[in-house]
Amino acid sequence: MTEELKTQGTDHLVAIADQFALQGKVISVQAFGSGNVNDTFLVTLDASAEKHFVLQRINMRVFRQPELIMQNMRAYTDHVRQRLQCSPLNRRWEVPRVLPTKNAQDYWRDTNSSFWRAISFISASQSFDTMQSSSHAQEIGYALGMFHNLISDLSPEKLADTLVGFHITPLYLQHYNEVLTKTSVRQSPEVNYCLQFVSDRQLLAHVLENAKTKGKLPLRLMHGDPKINNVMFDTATQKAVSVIDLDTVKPGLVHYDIGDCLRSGCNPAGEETTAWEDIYFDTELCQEILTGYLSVAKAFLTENDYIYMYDAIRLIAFELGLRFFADYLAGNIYFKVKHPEHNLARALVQFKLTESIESQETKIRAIIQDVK
Ligand code: GN1
Ligand code: MG
Repeated sequence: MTEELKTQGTDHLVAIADQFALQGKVISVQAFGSGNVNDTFLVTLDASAEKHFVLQRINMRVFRQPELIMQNMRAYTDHVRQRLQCSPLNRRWEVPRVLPTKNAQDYWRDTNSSFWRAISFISASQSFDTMQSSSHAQEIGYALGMFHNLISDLSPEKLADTLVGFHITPLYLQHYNEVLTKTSVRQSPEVNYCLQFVSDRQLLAHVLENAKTKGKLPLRLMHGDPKINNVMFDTATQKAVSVIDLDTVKPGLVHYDIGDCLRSGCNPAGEETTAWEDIYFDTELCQEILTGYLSVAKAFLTENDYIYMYDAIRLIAFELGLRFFADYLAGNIYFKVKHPEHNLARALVQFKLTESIESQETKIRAIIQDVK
């Protein structure tokens, strides 16, 4: 939670939560999850039916037009709900619901003009920050495949661009270069490692955007942030039941999602570790995730989609490292941090992961051939 919200106290939060509490009284509002951008709370009600919902304050430094997020979320959830009604799945699958305010609005602005919205909590479900088992990995892949499958017939133009430049790696590189020219970098072995790491990979940044421009990869709808803890698991069956965090559902490449899911799911140490020597890309988990993903996604992927899969895995790990490192150099403006070196530590994790991916290129390419 930000300092500003802490000073405003719990009463302020309860009053905001109350705007969305159509049934029951708000009992508590607690900080929830480990998001790097928005502020997230779990609200508990004394209602008999739905006892919880998720309350979020959208970070407007990142999402300049939060109304567009809500518009997209409506379009996405309406489409998917309709599809599931017409052709139900033979397993539990949930779509988060946007909860209206008492004035029947999608969001609430408080006295500071902060943008608040509420989303249903998927009952009897949980998420994990690191991979639990190989069947867990298959389920993560299945969840992303199902997510893509359910929107594969929704035209990308139907959704707005809620975050311009998101996952366009050359733009992150440009921003990084701009930051570098403006900043007097405090040298250290870690900083020097990062500077060299980026400098050695200038060409890599363009791989997916070039493929997009050449028409090799089509513009589709994507999730934008399918990291491991955005997949919810049924607490009893331990099967994936939902993909949450829909802020970045927008036109893009499914490769951004494939790369993001694998860079997150195949890093057993997790993205918040500081034990850099332990970081590696786990190819067995990669095989499981891709198997789960392709069990659903094979139906809509083309030959070119497979050709660029390895590049996507390598690129998105590198890109996230670049984003963290640039933010560290810029003074921690974009990502929330617990201490001033936090984004540097996060960048090192992603760069070490990228190194591990690069050193296993042959193996990863063989896995992609094998599972397709
Ligand atoms: C951010 O806020 P959160 O944790 O859902 C970021 C993602 C990164 C992720 C890394 C809008 O997501 O792109 O992959 O941190 N979201 C945005 O943990 O920038
Ligand atoms: Mg997110």
